[in-house]
Amino acid sequence: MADLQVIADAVIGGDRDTVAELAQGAIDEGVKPEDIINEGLIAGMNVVGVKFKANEFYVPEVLIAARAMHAGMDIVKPLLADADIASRGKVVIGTVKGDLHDIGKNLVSMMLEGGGYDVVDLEVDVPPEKFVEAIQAENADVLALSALLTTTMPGMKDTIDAISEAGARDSVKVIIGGAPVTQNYADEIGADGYAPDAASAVDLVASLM
Ligand code: B1M
Repeated sequence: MADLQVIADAVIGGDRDTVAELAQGAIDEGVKPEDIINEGLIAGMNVVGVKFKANEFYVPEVLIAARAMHAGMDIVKPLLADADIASRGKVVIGTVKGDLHDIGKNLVSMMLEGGGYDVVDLEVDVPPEKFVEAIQAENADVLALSALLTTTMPGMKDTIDAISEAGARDSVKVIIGGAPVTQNYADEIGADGYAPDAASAVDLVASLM
């Protein structure tokens, strides 16, 4: 069976072609897509995060690693989507205003798609009014907000306030996540839930439907 640590190492090394080849090889060997993501791609990015924090990696290395991780995701993602039989509900997702981090948000989005939900991804740097517009236009069941910066977390509260002002708070569940976000913060701003990682986000959405 494929050694998923090798995929993690290739992500850390930013070796895009090797990540793609190894991910395809793991799939061919019958490894579950979720395992490739969690034990290979996410595991690698977690180490990149630690190295970035310790000033062992700088922005270019981080971006190259992220690009390598995306190459693996491109291979695995169609398989997660294939597992989808009938939609279990609609989720609008995005990273809040001022925040450009999208790796974790993309993982959550992919895992939700794999879990059978329709996902509308508004990408990054999304202002509150755009979230309000999207949940109304899409008739979303859940809004998932991501933030990676302590300075952009207030954008989550601003978004919840904007939804309330638009009179739409009762029609959508709002869940939040991202490295600096906590359950306490979710309680404080009146979110319906908090998920520490992509797999928990899928469970949380299921519990709220
Ligand atoms: Co940024 N960055 N960054 N960065 N970056 C952090 C977040 C930081 C902690 C690094 C550090 O200093 N130690 C720090 C924030 C400090 C703080 O606010 N307390 C930081 C900073 C300061 C910055 C800049 C300001 C740096 C600068 O320019 N001086 C700048 C800001 C740009 C902006 O957004 N306006 C910046 C830029 C960047 C890059 C562009 C270089 C790059 C982003 C590339 C991209 O996303 N396309 C980057 C990266 C990669 C990181 C680190 C190294 C890794 C983040 C990541 O992708 N992790 C990060 C350090 C770290 O986290 N250790 C850091 C892997 C990912 C799988 O995890 O995103 O946590 P994560 O997602 C998880 C969970 O959090 C959860 O599930 C995911 C999967 O399990 N989750 C959700 C996430 N969203 C969810 C939503 C949900 C549920 C769960 O909905 C319900």
